[in-house]
Amino acid sequence: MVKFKSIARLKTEGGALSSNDTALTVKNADAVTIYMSIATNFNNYNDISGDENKRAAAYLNKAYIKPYAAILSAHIAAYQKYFNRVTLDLGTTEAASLPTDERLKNFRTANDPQLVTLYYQYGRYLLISSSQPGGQPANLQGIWNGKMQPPWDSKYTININAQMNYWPAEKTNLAELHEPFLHMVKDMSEAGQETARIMYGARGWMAHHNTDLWRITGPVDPIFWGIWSAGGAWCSQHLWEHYLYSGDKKFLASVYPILKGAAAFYVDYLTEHPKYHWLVVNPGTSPENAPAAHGGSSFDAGTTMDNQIVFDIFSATIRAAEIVQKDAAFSDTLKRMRSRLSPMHIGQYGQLQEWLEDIDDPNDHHRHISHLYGLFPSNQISPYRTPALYSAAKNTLLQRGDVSTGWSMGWKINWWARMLDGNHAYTLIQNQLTPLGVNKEGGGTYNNLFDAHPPFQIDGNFGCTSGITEMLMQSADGAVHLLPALPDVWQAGSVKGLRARGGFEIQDMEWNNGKLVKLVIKSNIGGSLRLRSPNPLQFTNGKALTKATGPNRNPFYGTEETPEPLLSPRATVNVPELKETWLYDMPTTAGAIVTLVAQ
Ligand code: FUC
Repeated sequence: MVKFKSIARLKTEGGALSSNDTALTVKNADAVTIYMSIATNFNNYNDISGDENKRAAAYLNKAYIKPYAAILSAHIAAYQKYFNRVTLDLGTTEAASLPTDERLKNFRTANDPQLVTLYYQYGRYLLISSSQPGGQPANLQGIWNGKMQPPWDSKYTININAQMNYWPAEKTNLAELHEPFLHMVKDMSEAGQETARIMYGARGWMAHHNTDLWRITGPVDPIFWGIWSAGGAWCSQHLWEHYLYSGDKKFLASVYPILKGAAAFYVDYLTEHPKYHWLVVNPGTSPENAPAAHGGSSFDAGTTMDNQIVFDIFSATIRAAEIVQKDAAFSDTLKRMRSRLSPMHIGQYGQLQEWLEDIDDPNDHHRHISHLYGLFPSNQISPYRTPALYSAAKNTLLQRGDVSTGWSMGWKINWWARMLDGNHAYTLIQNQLTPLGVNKEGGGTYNNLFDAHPPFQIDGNFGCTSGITEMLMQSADGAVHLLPALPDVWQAGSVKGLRARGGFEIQDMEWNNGKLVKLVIKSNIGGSLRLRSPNPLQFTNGKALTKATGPNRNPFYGTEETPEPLLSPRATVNVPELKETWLYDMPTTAGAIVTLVAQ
């Protein structure tokens, strides 16, 4: 049983303090400071042998000797250490002087870019406050659940929601705060070995669509939700991403067995499709969507999302094995099996198919668009490398519509940013920043700016913060892409402190009239820097930059080749018309700071 202990002790200035069995009484004091501590016997998911009494007393004693002012300034410093790393300025208008609830009410019609900045930084605030290293990861309500029986038990839904909480972590310069989530993946990789073995007779580890403080990995809820097998493999992708941002090889070596285990599960679990002969997950589901056109069921062999996640966990493991120089034969197996996965399909309505069969309903507006995992957070679908799939993903997004639950709109902002369509991404921000009740059958935002599924669910906050970043800078598709999806309403602005893969940090980026005017970028680990800019750039002394040629030599920017999609004979594929961009390469050394300006 988890045991709790909370102790309070009062520090008075002047006056008298007395106590009896039920009350502490302070009389005639000038001030009183209440020191409170709380502790449990929880050590980890496997061990609750801690001493909550000793812990609570130790916390209290440590704090009690410090004056309130010192504790407050230590708290502010600990917070600002993270918060001040990123500043965003999208402009401020008169609208910003109104109270938050009125700004929210007006946001769809008023020009209030500062509300976006506020919401963006609020997302970072929420992560700083609910995901400290050594603690538990942010769950469905972060730490702000106020109910004994909260919606979905205030735990971790890992078919989207928990991952979404951590999308802003790396890119908004809060990498340390990713740690509780990464640690949870490690815990699951231990617990999930038994699930893989007992349920599937497979090696490695796996987790279904939910986990909690006890790192459950078996199926929960009815089978419709519960049987989806890719929770562990998707979560493992965060380990690989953490490496891609930092370049920390020691970290990669420490988590390599987790990646390997997640891949090994699928080596054993994949099976040959009797009709198509691809290797498929069976049974698989496309999380939580069961349209009538699919017989009211979400089950199938080889759903698109399952295929994409297996592709990613195999790819990450192959690349990690090469870096840590291990398991060449296992990597060969993964390569061979990866080549036998189903390619993506473009169906009769020009859509990206959700299942192997072309049965999607173009009027289906379900909140889960799981098969667009390949567009974001993954990058198997790209405007530059896979134009047909990009076109299909766009059709799918249009068919599914905009307004939905809070987190679904948060995801859509990221998708439209990857579509390089800033105006559509902004429409989704408007839809999300709408007071609850206005969007028919959809979510929105509470007056305190919490995201509304409804009810309150914090993932939408984090999803939107990630999406705003993706509108300003992306680093997944072979380059650091600057201002990839700037909406017309943000023609001028600046951002400082964003992180890009490969150890780059955008120390300053300023734009005006929709054009990038200044960029200061730091290379923390060296390596070739490839920039994609909306307008021509040069060095501050007028020197020209080198135009990029061939593939990016920086290994952190290596992209996997997405297999050619299969096309329905009835599908129309629109070749995307992409805005012109300028692509540059430059070598950097660790610690170098490069400043560029518009030509
Ligand atoms: C999934 C979603 C729901 C909700 C829940 C916590 O089941 O489909 O919308 O976000 O997780």
